[in-house]
Amino acid sequence: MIEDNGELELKCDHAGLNRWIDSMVRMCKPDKLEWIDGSEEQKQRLTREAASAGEIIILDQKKLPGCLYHRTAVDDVARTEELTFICTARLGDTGPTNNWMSPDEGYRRAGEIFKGSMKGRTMYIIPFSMGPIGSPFSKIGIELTDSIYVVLNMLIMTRVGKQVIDHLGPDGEFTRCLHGTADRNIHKRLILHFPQDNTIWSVGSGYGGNVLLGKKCLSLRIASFVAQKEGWMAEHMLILGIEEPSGRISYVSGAFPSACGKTNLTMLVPPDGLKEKGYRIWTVSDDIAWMRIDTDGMLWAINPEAGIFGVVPGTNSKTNPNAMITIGKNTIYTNTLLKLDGTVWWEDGDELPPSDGIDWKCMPWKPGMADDKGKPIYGAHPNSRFTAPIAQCPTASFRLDQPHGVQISAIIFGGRRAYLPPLVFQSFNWTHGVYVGATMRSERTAAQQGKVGEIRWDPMAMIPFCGYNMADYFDHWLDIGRRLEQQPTIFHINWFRQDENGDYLWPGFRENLRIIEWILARCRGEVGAVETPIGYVPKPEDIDMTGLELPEGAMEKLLEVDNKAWLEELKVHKEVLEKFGQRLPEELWHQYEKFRERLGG
Ligand code: GTP
Ligand code: SPV
Ligand code: MN
Repeated sequence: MIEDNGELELKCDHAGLNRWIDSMVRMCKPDKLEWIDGSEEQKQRLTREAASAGEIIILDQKKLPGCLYHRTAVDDVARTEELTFICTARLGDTGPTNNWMSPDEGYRRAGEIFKGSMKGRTMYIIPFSMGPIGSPFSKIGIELTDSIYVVLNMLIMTRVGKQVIDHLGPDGEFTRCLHGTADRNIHKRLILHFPQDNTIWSVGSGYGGNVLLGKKCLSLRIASFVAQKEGWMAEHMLILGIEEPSGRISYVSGAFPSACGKTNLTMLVPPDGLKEKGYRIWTVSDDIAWMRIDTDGMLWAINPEAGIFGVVPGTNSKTNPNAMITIGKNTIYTNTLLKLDGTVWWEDGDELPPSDGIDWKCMPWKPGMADDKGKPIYGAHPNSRFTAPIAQCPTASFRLDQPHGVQISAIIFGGRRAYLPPLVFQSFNWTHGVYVGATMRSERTAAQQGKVGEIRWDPMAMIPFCGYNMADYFDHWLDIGRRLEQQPTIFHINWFRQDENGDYLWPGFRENLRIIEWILARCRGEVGAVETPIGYVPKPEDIDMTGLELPEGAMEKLLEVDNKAWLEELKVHKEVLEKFGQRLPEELWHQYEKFRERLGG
């Protein structure tokens, strides 16, 4: 075994960590070991190595400074939920929404794939912190991986390096994260979580959500399990600050399922019509929130991540100019179209399609190409992603590195639904809000493998990410509500209602600030609302529409509550709640009954 500590001698005197690394090395048998120290020199060297191995392509450094390009395997372009497991001693601990495997079986099955899989390769050791290093709310992880692509992504997405090891000390607690690409075979791919051992094993994949183990695996699946025990919350939520000219900043958090608009909402540019109001937007988090009750009895949140792993297609200067600035440098593009001039292109971006390019499958591509069924061949995969430092976002919050985070005034649930849920409604109280979150449904997107468009139940946008029995998770939400001195008000939004022609009724993106404005006014009791069976809905005149004209009747449709259609939806609520049997908190059945009565069913 040759040890190479890179430029910096990373001495680690954590006996438990060293023992764990030794035993993973014995299993995976890498030729070399390298500690990742977070230095620019090491990053540059690894970039060059990965480029000469063909693992990444260095993009045109004049046009896209610091930017890289990568393609994953064609069958490895989104999270594979059916290969994702929670491994606990008892099946009941993971509940009806998770795939379960016993820890013994998990270690055995993945161990067989890991065995010797790093022969001829280097194992990189990445010490990382989720949350500002040293914050009492942060967690440390060590990811072992044989992929430089993973290393380069982790350097953006998390806080990496020597300070993490220093902070860990000789006996600090950390999450053991093992990733191996093995032969990227979908039949030998497993994403396993062992919450009782604070361990994650991911093998056979190279796709972000499966392999950047600080993200969904640690910050949601493992963290949600830990949070329930420790009395805090790990949520699939954005965090957004809205500053008024007075200097008052209100923060809201929002849980929308994958590819349903979190990243876009967090960096919006206020619409021209609201310019006079002088709002300033602060981006705190685009995907994950860790929230806890502070000594003031209020809910406070941090973003555990340092980067954005965002959906590329649809990103353009009109809908999201701040994202375009954010991804102009130091960004890794995965599975977009590669242009012949060493830049990238994607559908619904700023540029017209190039006459030639190499698509995400590494095939020659021209605009207008179609497959044998006549379906258009995309240049960029619909779930192609960018990895960029959040600090590059023009609206990045000045509180990103504050260990304390921000105080949350409102929680917004949301989904992608062509019909039914109105543009926005407010829950009656915390418990009702928990019911709204627990029964939320949304159309499937390309962020996970499966049928796009099909409506799926995705409670609190956490169905793929809750590391324990969701009945207990709902109970935890109710418990947090009881413990809060002042509860954030809970809302539900839907930017995606369509008309008969399948066109969106609401322009979305920056215009969404008009709805956030109403939400904040409601939190402060400054505006009225219409009480409906689903909750409080705005009076159309209470949404500031200065500078925005909608077609005749659109607003009415956007705010419509169709009791009959909700009665149909209620049938699904019953079905999903029944999945939990006796374990479901009584309060949710009580909410169900009250909802049925309000609907007159
Ligand atoms: P994950 O990273 O998968 O968790 O997704 P996300 O929730 O951050 O979603 P994101 O903001 O990346 O948006 C996903 C897709 O929805 C993109 O193609 C956006 O262009 C589109 N989108 C976002 N906001 C809106 C909106 O307000 N209206 C419409 N019509 N589309 C939107
Ligand atoms: C999601 O799918 O919700 C994402 C992208 O944020 S991934 O990290 O791939 O899960
Ligand atoms: Mn996400």
